[in-house]
Amino acid sequence: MDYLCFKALCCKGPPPPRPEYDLVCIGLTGSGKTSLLSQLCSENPENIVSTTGADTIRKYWSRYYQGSQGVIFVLDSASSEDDLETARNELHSALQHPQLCTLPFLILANHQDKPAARSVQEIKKYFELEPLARGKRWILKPCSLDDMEAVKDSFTLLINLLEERELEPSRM
Ligand SMILES: Nc1nc2c(ncn2[C@@H]2O[C@H](COP(=O)(O)OP(=O)(O)OP(=O)(O)O)[C@@H](O)[C@H]2O)c(=O)[nH]1
Ligand SMILES: [Mg+2]
Repeated sequence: MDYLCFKALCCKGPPPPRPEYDLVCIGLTGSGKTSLLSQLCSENPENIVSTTGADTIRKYWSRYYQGSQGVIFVLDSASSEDDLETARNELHSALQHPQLCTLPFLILANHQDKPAARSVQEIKKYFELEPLARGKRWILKPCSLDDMEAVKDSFTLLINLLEERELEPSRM
């Protein structure tokens, strides 16, 4: 009897495994990729250093695309017009890349705490996302480093898209 009770208490078994997804996170230097991801993982933000030669390694982003199940594109909503245009070109390339074009995209319009930040409506229009991303699954959300709840909510939406995709692959 004791043994049965013990077994009932202790041998419920492990919780069901949480699904894991391979995601690729891209965006121009300074957009906040490392900061956001390290905050999500509760890592110490003091150790973050900018990627050396970030602009020159952009052409190698695609080496990390293989096997990805979803894409996170981070942009600085308060960046200069030139940088915003570069970000738009990079996002367009990613949306059309053969290894990414069928995957769900989460676009994070970061740095929203800055007065110069464009709204998501402005970014959606400027990035011409509606025509380009029609038929694809993508989410565009405003966020900033000091609003991690918004980031977590966005990730939840992305996970929902990934789960839907697993259930209904033919809808993509
Ligand atoms: N005000 C503000 N600063 C931010 C925000 N997100 C990131 N930063 C700052 O922007 C700087 C660059 O952030 P990183 O996380 O290093 O950017 P990154 O995209 O990893 O850059 P690379 O590694 O060079 O590609 C850091 O000083 C961050 O503290 C934000 O939402 N608001
Ligand atoms: Mg970084």
